[in-house]
Amino acid sequence: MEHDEDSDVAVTEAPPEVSEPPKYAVVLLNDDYTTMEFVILVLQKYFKKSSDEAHAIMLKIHHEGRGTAGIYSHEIAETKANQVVTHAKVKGFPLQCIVELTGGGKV
Ligand code: TYC
Repeated sequence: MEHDEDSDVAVTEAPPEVSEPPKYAVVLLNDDYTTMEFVILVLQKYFKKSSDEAHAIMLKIHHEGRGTAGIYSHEIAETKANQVVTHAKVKGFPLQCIVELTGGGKV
């Protein structure tokens, strides 16, 4: 808020219009057949998680049904989701993931 010297009118400056590109979460889904070991491997290989982080995220998905593996631009999120599903299929696992728009994007 700035005070206008001449007119006794308080002027509120508009907030800066800073817009960032939207971000997308790669969300892994639980199933009954994919091994815990494979999910941990996926989280480390494609989402650069440490062994401890990967273990914690895998357990969260196992107990809650879903969990975020990572957050990226739309193109990178789609690419990683496809790589994960393809790798799982090759290994005979039905692991699925979805790409979801996050709340963020504007700062
Ligand atoms: N529920 C699986 C099991 O008990 C493990 C699992 C965890 C599968 C996370 C998928 O995204 C997943 N073997």
